[in-house]
Amino acid sequence: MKKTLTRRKLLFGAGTVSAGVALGTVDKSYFIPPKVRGGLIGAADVLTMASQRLLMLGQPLAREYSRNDIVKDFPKWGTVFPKDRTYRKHFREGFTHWRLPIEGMVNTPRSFSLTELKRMPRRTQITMHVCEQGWSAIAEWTGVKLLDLLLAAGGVKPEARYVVIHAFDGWYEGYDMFDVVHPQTIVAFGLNGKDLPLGNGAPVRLRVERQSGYKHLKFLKSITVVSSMDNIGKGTGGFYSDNNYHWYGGI
Ligand SMILES: Nc1nc2c(c(=O)[nH]1)N[C@H]1C(S)=C(S)[C@@H](COP(=O)(O)O)O[C@H]1N2
Ligand SMILES: [Mo]
Repeated sequence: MKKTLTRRKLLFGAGTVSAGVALGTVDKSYFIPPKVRGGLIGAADVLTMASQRLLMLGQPLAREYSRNDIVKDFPKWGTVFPKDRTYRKHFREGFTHWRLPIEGMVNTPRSFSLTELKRMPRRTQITMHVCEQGWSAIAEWTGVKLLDLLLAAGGVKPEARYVVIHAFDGWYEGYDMFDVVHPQTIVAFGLNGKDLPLGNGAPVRLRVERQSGYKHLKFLKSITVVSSMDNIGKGTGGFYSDNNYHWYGGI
């Protein structure tokens, strides 16, 4: 039950997990979307999420590839340069004044500059990106574990259920704690050994390797921990599902 331990670590902060704490049971919310919608799309969300999560309970890693598998030109898809004025200013300044806030239900809200992120322990992974719109490509991503960022903000409060990420182009997505604590869920500042290029989401983008392309949010603006997705957009759990696509994009 490594997963349960990780969640405990997240709740109380690193180093405070006592060996006597009994292992909890699996959180039911790991199997149910934030909002169960009517009709076929609701049924599909529940079924795909529950069946994939059953397979993933041990939190196995998504497949990692070798350097030889990396594609030459990783696509730049969707937004390639947000129009947002604040974003453009950060871009012109080389992101020297950009900061990533970690807020909401964390014990000590704080923010990180790009330099601070690059100084934290990092993870590098060569994975396959699978876009739901019909393409895939292998690349090497480097960044900080989302779990480490939440721990650096004092860990999450007991009612915390989702992490909502907002992007500079207006996109937002919600992620449940099952995906948040996974070791391959990173806030990436590097692509193939270089700074993340503009079109791929500079200065940082999310990698959530067991989800399809649209969940890998680019151009990160803020990270907020919440107990429910009800007040975010239309409340279905993200920009994509608010626009009548699926919420759960497990692959
Ligand atoms: N903010 C933001 N994030 C985004 C998108 C976007 O348009 N805006 N497109 C998504 C989709 S559908 C995919 S497939 C990937 C594409 O990432 P890439 O541009 O690095 O190939 O980013 C995802 N994240
Ligand atoms: Mo995509």
